[in-house]
Amino acid sequence: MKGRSRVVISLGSNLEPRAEYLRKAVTRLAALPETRLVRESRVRVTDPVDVPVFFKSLKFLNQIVVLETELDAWDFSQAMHGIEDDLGRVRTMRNAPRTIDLDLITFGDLKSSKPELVLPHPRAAEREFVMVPLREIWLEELRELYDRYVRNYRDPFGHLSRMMQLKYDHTRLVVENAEAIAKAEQFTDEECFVAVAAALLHDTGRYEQLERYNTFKDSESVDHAVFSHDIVKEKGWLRELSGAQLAKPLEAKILKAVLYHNRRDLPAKLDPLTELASHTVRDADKLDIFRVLEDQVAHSDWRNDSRAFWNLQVGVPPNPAVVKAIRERRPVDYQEIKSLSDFVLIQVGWMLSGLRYETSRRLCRERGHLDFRRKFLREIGGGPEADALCDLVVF
Ligand code: PH2
Ligand code: MG
Ligand code: MG
Repeated sequence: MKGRSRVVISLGSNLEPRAEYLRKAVTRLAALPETRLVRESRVRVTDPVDVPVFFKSLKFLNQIVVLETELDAWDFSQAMHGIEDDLGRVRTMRNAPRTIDLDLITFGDLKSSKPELVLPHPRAAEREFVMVPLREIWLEELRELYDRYVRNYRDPFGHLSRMMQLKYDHTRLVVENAEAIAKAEQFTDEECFVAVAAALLHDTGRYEQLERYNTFKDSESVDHAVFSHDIVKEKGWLRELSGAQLAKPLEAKILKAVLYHNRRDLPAKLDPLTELASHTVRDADKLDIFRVLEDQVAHSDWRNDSRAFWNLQVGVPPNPAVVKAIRERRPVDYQEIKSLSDFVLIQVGWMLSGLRYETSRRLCRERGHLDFRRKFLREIGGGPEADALCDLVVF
């Protein structure tokens, strides 16, 4: 049977000139009949894994490439071995130093347990020199899938409406916040991938929400987190990644982090990776919502136009229920928002007890979000209670 298959290959070399061997192998793979190069990861220097002690000093260069081919798996793997031979690969003991090693990681969605060709590669999932560059490709593919989806909402000139552009910019900044948290908190590469993927996808439903209901207010339309979750799941983006069989265990975790991102409370007892991704998206989202309020204050005529903040009342003291919850470091129900002061105080509450990571609190401090709210609350009549709540925040 013929047809086109997406192929993921891991390349490795620990004999000089290593970079040249990788380069030549990629060129040879791309030139195979009925085959084209789709993507390549960066080349990384990696420590040897599971090699005989006397070769431990030889670092590897590793890379992942994705190809599309009409060849079948058997012919393709034979062709790969031919390339290894041509590039001077000498087969002695297992895992001996090599000019080039080409490993078939996945071939379409083929599963095989033939001893000469096991697919997906049985050790791929445990080998970070395979998974790190593969996750790099996954993130690139997800960004493209997301952008292609958003293109549906652009006008013939490629422009989004102002409201949609705000969400597009917000998403980009939430992704950047998630990356900053992942880096500073020293997440593993897998943790980083799950958290950043969830950040990218968290507001996917916003465009369709605005298109259908002409509002971003969930209470007047749909829960946008549920909507985002359903769209990403239905589109199957995480199932069409290259080597998707290896991403399978992560799909549900990413989807859950999207689903939970706007909940007042996270469900108890999540698996650790889902919990980490959820907390990261929630922190990253809040950090950018701080920016959004400040933007709105700077660029709207809120003193004269009450619509700037959804007609919330200005100049009235905060709702005691809101003050009490924040003082007790409890999350506030959004139904308790009666005035603009309440709305702003909820964000002060996030600073007190709503940010999970130390890095998020540091970013909040560095960006001056507390001082902005202290001053703004004085302008909108937050009164002494608002001041006192701001004083409780010690980063
Ligand atoms: N390949 C191996 C064994 N160990 N370690 C690294 N870092 N990179 C490799 O490509 C590699 C390895 C066997 O193929
Ligand atoms: Mg190998
Ligand atoms: Mg959201």
